[in-house]
Amino acid sequence: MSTLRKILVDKDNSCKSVWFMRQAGRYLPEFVEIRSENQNFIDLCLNSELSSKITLQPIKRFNLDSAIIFSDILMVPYALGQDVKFVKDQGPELSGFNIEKFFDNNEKEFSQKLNPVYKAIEITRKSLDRDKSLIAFIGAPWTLLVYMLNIKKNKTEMDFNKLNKKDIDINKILNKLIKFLCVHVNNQISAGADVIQIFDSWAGMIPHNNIKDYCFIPNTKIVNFCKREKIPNICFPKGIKEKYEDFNEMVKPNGINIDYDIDPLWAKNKLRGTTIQGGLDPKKLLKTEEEMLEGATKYIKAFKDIPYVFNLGHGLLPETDPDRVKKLIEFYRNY
Ligand code: 1CP
Repeated sequence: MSTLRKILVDKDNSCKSVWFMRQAGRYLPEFVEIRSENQNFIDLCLNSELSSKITLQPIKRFNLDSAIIFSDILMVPYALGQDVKFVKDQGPELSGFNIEKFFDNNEKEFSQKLNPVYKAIEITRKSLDRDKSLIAFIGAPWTLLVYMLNIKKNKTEMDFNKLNKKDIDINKILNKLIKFLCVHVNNQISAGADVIQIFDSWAGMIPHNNIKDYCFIPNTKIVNFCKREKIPNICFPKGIKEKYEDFNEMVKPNGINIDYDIDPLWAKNKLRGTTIQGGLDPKKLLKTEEEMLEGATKYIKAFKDIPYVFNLGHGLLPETDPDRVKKLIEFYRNY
């Protein structure tokens, strides 16, 4: 069994495990090389051989304890019929949301469209040591909706008029999305992944009055599905501040990734019955080595006697020096 599973499910705090969000990505020259030859990002995610190769790049370089499959949360809207484009320096752009088309989707076609992702997982599992986890992931329903309805104005603002003006039933859309997300979870596990991470990257933008309906309940439904199927799960409701406590009490995931705004001692005190993961600000890897290691020490010390997975408070930044990543892993392992 992988150390990640032992920490998440058995709560074995003698186990140590380290991996990083966006560990396969633009800070690695070997990724940039493949990316420069593959301009269409969705096509790259649908190339099973290359996806597997990219997934294994950080494992080869750093011998991390887990691999996370190279794919994207927006593969789901793609498989549900929206065109997805990644505009350089601007992020993703989705074609208009068509409600009839959305509700017309069927599970068989959806799975078929994502088959290359499952194939990539199969290939990767074969060349990954048994004691390493292969993490698969999904975007949480709210975060996907933000992209599908194109309601994000910029990094900190949402256009809620857009959300309210559309005469659409948000809860009905979220529930339909949950069904497809559970299919995608199941398919990824059947292909050989052994842990699921649920990214709710834009949970922090949900108005207070909607947090239960748009974040807590959808995440609970997916976590309950995982529990029924005995799938180890990690939630990442980024940016919800002190609501992390309510989230954990309601959703009860096996693991919860804290973001860089969450104080580790607060988390240790408030987030009970779960395995905490991450927290360190990825910007610390851009500072002096001393500052980076001082930052890391805060988390290692706070969580030294409870189950903890070493990771970050968000993904590695493209400008990160890979040697810094190596230093950080060595420091954690030798601590
Ligand atoms: O070369 C490039 O331009 C592509 C950059 C890139 C990469 C490497 C994107 C575009 N996606 C990915 C891969 C990816 N995305 C992984 C692979 C595994 C790994 O972690 O190594 C994962 C887990 C994701 C998940 C993802 N995609 C999230 C959730 C995590 C987070 O960052 O908050 C989100 C929000 C996305 C959407 C997305 N895809 C890509 C970008 C630039 C974005 C974010 C854009 C935005 O800020 O709105």
